[in-house]
Amino acid sequence: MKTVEKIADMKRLRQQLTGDIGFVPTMGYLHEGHLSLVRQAKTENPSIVVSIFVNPTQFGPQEDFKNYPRDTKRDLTMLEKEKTDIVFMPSVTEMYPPGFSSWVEVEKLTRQLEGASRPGHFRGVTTVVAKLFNIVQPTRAYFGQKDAQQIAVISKMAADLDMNTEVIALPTIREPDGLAMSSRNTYLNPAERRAATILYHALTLAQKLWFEGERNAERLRQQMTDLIQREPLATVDYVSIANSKTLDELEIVTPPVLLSMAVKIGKTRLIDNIVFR
Ligand code: PAJ
Repeated sequence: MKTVEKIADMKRLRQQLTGDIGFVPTMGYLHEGHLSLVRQAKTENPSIVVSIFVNPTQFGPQEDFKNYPRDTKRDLTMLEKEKTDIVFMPSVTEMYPPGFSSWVEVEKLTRQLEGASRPGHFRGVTTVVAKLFNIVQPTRAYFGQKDAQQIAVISKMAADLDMNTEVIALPTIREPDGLAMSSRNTYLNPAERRAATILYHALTLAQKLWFEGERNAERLRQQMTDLIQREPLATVDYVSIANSKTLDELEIVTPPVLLSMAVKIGKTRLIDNIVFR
């Protein structure tokens, strides 16, 4: 496994690779969710590249960029075990040198949900992912359904800008009690960790009501919100039932539907979702 910190070195190594390249962009502090992407990339491509870069431009001024968990040594051990070929881990100034002034922005799809709650977030995500795609030039790039809107936005960017990378979405990996794995789960104290299962319970409640025939989106949103609000440590940011392609809110629940939510557990903001097809 090679680790590379400079863009020029990453590009040089890229030129030496032949055949398809699978790419998994991450912000590190890896868990089984990230590793599921790495493993799938490994089965579909002769060479794989993983990036570790905590991207400052996708964090708001009041968000957790400084405190975001980092453990490069542990990450590299995990990636070595998965037989990763190249790990690209640039510094912030390598990616954003003084005078950096170009941005990639996807309109419309970035207005709702996470985009509404975190202004500028997706501009940071699309800019860094576009840069990473240019540097790594992957055949396929792998993303988790955990960040459903991120996948929609990156797919749109890749299509609109004629990028040569296929964007692949893979399922959310969960803890045994249903909590979606996330690097941010490490912020939770034991009581908050127990409370955090409320996100998954709200999603499964909606799924149950849907199977029982409920098609009124507002009633479903209300039932989910009510359940979450019964958890004293939880504060709802949003609960959404939207068309999974346009992300527009629905009145009648007709598939394909994205049920998604952002909930604060104590000070930690968590997101989760499921799709009805
Ligand atoms: P990060 O949060 O580190 O996630 C990297 C990738 O892992 C994303 O595609 C994310 O959706 C996926 N992932 C996270 N938790 C998962 C889970 N429980 N199951 C399956 N996949 C999961 O997302 C980012 O980083 C950044 O925005 C990035 C794309 C790297 C751009 O900076």
